[in-house]
Amino acid sequence: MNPVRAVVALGSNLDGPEARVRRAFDEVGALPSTRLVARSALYRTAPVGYLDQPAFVNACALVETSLAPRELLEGLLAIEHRHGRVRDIPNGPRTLDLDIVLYGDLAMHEHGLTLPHPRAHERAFVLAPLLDVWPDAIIPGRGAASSFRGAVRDQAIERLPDTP
Ligand code: PH2
Ligand code: MG
Ligand code: MG
Repeated sequence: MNPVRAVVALGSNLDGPEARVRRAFDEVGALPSTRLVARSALYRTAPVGYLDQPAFVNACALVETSLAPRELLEGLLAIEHRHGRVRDIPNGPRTLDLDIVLYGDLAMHEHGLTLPHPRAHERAFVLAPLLDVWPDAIIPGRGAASSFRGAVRDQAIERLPDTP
């Protein structure tokens, strides 16, 4: 299969989120038939959905992959599992969350996998790092990712300093 450009959103708010997200970039890039093309800045972000939990660290990875969407998802879930991810409270605290935001121009809806990510365009914690790695990204069925940035200005996010 020809490689496809995909964007993976990374999120963590437990057990050393910043170091964990930095490590997770490398782990995503080490998936079979997958190359890490760019890593966004890290952002400290206020929780969305379930509010009574610590702030998150969020980021996006741009990859080129020959994995099919379901294979990519399984690889990401295996990484989450290695980070001790426990699924209890929906939208609740987690050591590591890895979501496929974009997979080329694919739009699909299956059990456990909807592409593009159905809420990406309404979340500053996805849009800001997405635009870091792919300023011209198109969210299939919605339009330019950049066109949604203004609508989420009120969501609190803070870009963290780069570390060498
Ligand atoms: N993930 C969620 C729910 N809420 N809020 C922030 N700030 N960052 C996240 O990654 C996040 C969230 C569900 O995946
Ligand atoms: Mg998520
Ligand atoms: Mg997830």
